[in-house]
Amino acid sequence: MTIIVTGGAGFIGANFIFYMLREHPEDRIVCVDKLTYAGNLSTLKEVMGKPNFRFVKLDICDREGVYRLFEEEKPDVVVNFAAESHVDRSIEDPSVFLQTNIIGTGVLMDACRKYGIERYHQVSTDEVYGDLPLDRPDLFFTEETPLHTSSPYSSSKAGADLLVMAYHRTFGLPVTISRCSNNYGPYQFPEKLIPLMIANCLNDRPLPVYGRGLNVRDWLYVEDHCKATDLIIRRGRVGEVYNIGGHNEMRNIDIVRLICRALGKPERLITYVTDRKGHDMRYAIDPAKIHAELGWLPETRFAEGIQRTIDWYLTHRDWWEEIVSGEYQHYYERMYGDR
Ligand code: NAD
Ligand code: TDX
Repeated sequence: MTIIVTGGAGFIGANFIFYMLREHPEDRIVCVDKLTYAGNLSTLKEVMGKPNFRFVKLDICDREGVYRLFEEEKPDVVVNFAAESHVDRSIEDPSVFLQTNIIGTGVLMDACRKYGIERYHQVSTDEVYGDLPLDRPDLFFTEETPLHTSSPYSSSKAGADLLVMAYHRTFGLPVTISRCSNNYGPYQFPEKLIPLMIANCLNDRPLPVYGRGLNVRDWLYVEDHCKATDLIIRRGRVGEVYNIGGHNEMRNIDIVRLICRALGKPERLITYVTDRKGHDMRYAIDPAKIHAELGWLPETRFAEGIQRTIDWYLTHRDWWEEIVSGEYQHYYERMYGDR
């Protein structure tokens, strides 16, 4: 099979490429990435020379470029990870989120229709369901939960999901959608909670916790997400949505304290800052469907996954220090400067 993986120079896409090349060496992977601020070619250096891997620098909104690539590669499967993915940036400037997340998804699916495809898989997010109240721990997101978004980011992802389902119903495109909870692991860009806190701890900088730190996220080790995605593209039913999550809910403040402890840093680094606008309170996935249909269960316990992640950031300082010392500094100043 030839599989186009978009957004493969980002966090989850790169981990997915490593997983696929290791588990399915018979397949060919073509990575398409625009290399935005979040895309990092050095992440892919260990697979660059492999004969069954190709990297193409391309914007998924570039219709001509995408069609040309489909003509050349005749892919069997497309897995779309490419997206603007950070909620805070979407609050600062929504426009590029609409462009990449919605228009880009449309371009990819038009190419799939034009050249034929066995499967188009859309990597969506649990954020399309909005949030759950803290005082109802009995509630979880199922695939039937109505879409009810809070941020420009999640709205753009929900818009893409609706378009994907419309292409299935109207044009018979063989699609699947997955909606995963918060991922953590190696190669996550340091603007996101866990790597930001690890990097700041290691640099003895303040740890900016939004609001009171009571918001709850359902954390999944990235490799478990990759495995679930692989199962869905091979055995998932066309036209279906699959939620992915490991019943691992944690409050932000508890994650930050845990990172302090693991790195031997004092909790006085924790600084409570102005809350995120429209901040979702709690995400919690019910993964019963993917478990029942595809036998998927998460394999990495949080205690083990977070330790592995912290160790990775400790041993790959060059990877993230290059990021935090560059353009990211301006972002950080804008986002946290007088918060
Ligand atoms: P990321 O920001 O780390 O990576 C996104 C990648 O997409 C980058 O390499 C970037 O260069 C590329 N990209 C952006 N715009 C592009 C364009 N127009 N054309 C081609 N490439 C482009 O994101 P991530 O955390 O790896 O998330 C990947 C996907 O998974 C996203 O679709 C996101 O919505 C979804 N998701 C993420 C999480 C999470 O916790 N990180 C959870 C659920 C779902
Ligand atoms: O500095 C911070 N301080 C803080 O308190 C940052 C960056 C975050 N937070 C809080 C906000 C959230 O409640 O931590 C929580 C996690 O924040 P993010 O890492 O920004 O993730 P989240 O907003 O939950 O969205 C993530 O999960 C779903 C991904 O970024 C999305 O791409 C994915 O779809």
